[in-house]
Amino acid sequence: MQFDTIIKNGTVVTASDTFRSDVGIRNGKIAALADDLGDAGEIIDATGLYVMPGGIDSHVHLAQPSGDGIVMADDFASGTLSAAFGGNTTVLTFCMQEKGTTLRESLKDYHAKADGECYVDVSFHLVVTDPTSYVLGQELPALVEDGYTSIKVFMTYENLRLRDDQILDTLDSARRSGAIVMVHCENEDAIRYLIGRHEENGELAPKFHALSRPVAAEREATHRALSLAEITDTPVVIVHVSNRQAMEEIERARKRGSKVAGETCPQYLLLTADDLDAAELEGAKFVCSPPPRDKESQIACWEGLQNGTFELFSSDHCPFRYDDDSGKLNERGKRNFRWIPNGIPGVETRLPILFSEGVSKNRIDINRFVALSSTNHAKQYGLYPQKGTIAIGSDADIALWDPQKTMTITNDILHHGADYTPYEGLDVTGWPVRVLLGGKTIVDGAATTGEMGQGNYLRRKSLA
Ligand code: DUC
Ligand code: ZN
Ligand code: ZN
Repeated sequence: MQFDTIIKNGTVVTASDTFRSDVGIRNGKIAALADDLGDAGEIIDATGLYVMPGGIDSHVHLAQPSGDGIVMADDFASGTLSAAFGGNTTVLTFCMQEKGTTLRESLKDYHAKADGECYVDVSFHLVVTDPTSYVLGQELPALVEDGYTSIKVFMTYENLRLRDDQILDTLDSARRSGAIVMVHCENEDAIRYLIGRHEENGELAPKFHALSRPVAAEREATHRALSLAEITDTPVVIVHVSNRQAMEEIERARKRGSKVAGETCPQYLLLTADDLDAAELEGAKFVCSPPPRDKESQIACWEGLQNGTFELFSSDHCPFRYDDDSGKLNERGKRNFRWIPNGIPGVETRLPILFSEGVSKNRIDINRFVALSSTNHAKQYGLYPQKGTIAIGSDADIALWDPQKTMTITNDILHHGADYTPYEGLDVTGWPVRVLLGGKTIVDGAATTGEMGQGNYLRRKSLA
């Protein structure tokens, strides 16, 4: 037989086109796009379904050590299984440099955690927390050669943030090495000042997390990051953008000729700071950074997804259990918002939310959905066209979506390790009903047909 699998009768969707075609798969790759492809080992009937590239979530945190007895709720097994059920076939996670160690040492730890555990393909961004001359001068150029082509730097968190001179050195090394730099933009000193004021006033409930990280702190840091990137002439991604003022900084930098990509996330479309003001300590479930803002910011973020301010729609999945001493309600977190771990789960709900709120509600078309959920991530991070499209020669990483299927999101139906979802009770229209990785079905309806360890580690190209 010419093909291992044929997907018949579906509507193929890419970032640019929508067309009726069958899809022939051989040796894990897309081998033909045509009708009447003949027989195959397996025929999948996709009548009434969209045949789309599997989602690529380029902003996912798994198995990161969080210190002080705090434990992330997902390891690579549960996190990648959850990703698969959400219609994803690749996730890009973070390898966090432990201060005082090298990037290679940290990579060894993360590879050990991921090896043999993954249900979908994975690749690591490198988080630079200790930019020594060895790390920037020796390690980074060699690591880019080895396929680690993106790094992240933080402008907030006392123990992670880089000073401006360190950011400049890191951007400079990234440009020379051919790495792209993701930046978490919030002004740490302003946040410290505001946390101090709230503490003095005895304002310790979860809602003060949002009040201590205002739009001005994000806007200022975004402006500074873009200025430093302009000075060193380094392409950057401004990640998890929450509001219009930060978006305007991105647009202004683009007009000056800077190479900058923008990313936003589901929490900035559906949540507001009011969610952190829920009864008892329930607000802790929504503590993430930058925090969700207001209704106007949600409108702004939708506009950015429509008009191209944002190329990337990622989950920023960073899961902690809620009712758990190792999670949101740890002993200190119950008493003071500053000890509530920052981050919310979302790798499984990202695409159903974008499909339902975006495509089903006519805010974006189906091709834009594919661009924002898959293709642009592959292009941005050096995986295209192996990933992120339906084309001859691309990996057969495919999600079949039923655009009519209605579901109510509840934590019971999700596969992550968290004990809650911030989107409990949300009704959605459109659902990924079957997911193939390298031509093999890994999710079929509510069942897992994939195996742990089938996901591969991906070396990525440098785009410089
Ligand atoms: N930044 C992230 O990118 N994810 C979770 C927490 C944070 O501050
Ligand atoms: Zn961040
Ligand atoms: Zn993140």
